[in-house]
Amino acid sequence: MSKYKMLTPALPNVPWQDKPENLTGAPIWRYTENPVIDRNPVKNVARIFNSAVVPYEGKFIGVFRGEQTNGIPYIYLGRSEDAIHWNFEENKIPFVDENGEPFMPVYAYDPRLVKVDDTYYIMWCQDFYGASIGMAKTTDFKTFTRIENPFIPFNRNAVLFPRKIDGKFKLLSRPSDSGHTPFGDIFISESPDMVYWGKHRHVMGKSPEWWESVKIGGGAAPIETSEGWLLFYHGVTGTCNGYVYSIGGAILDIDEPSKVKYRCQNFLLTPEMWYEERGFVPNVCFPCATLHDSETGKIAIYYGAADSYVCLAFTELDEIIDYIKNNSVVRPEDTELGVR
Ligand code: BMA
Repeated sequence: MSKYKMLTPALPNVPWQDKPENLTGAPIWRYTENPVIDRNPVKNVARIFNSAVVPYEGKFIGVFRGEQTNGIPYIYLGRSEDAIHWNFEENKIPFVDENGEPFMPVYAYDPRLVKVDDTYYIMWCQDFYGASIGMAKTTDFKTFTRIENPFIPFNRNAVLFPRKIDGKFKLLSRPSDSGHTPFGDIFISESPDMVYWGKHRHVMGKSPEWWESVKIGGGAAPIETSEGWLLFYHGVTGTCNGYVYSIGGAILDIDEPSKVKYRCQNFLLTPEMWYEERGFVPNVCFPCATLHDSETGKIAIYYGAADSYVCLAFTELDEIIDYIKNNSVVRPEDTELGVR
């Protein structure tokens, strides 16, 4: 009998590998065949990383950050039978405006993909006279309608909750500056319609724990569980050789997700494999999505590695929740409502 429950649909074909016997630290283990997407995966795309996937029609579909050979990032669509081997469309996702006219962002990176009710929403970072949040919706993965600039600059790391709370869409984001921002907390905003956003609240900030002492940002769409919203996010530290991105874990209140119930003081995954330590930007583990099966508690985490690859790691609901709870340290900025 499992201790905790995922309040989400079953996904029997979730990608999976059993936990290795010699695992130490947090109960998260890497796929032995990582990286799952290698360099030069599509014509004119040098690297795919920081990408998000969902189950779709018994298979899988995803939005992928593809760094073109001119260095400009865009979003590409990929399809897969097993969520491990991917086929990509050669052309960028052809976004349109509300009138169906072409409406392409100047650039687009770090996409997330979340289904709410019957619609799939894509959110990413784009240029809006400075880095800001881009959004689009689709129901068929053929027509992708952009929602006109929902936020003002500067902001990154938009992550939508997979269901409305109290009738409102909820979105995590990380206000930032125009560069490689040396600060940053996670905030939550709400919207009745995905167009107008307000009631912004503070969720949690960088912490005194050294691995997340510079900034944090939302990662994968939160998973609804009997303990609250399970959030995998990224935490950043600064070293004499640059930033290091690790994966952290927290559990947010189910009805008031601006309140953090538990927050793991240890990182869950930090760069240590060649594909995380070596690449276009070394030392980056950047989670953007999970696939999960409520029947078995299996969770597969998709993360970008070293701004060069897509990788997979696995965990199990009871174990990860217990680990987060047993190592939880929360501060007033975490547990309060986040209104000032
Ligand atoms: C952040 C984003 C991510 C990237 C990370 C490390 O600011 O640009 O896309 O993975 O830096 O370079």
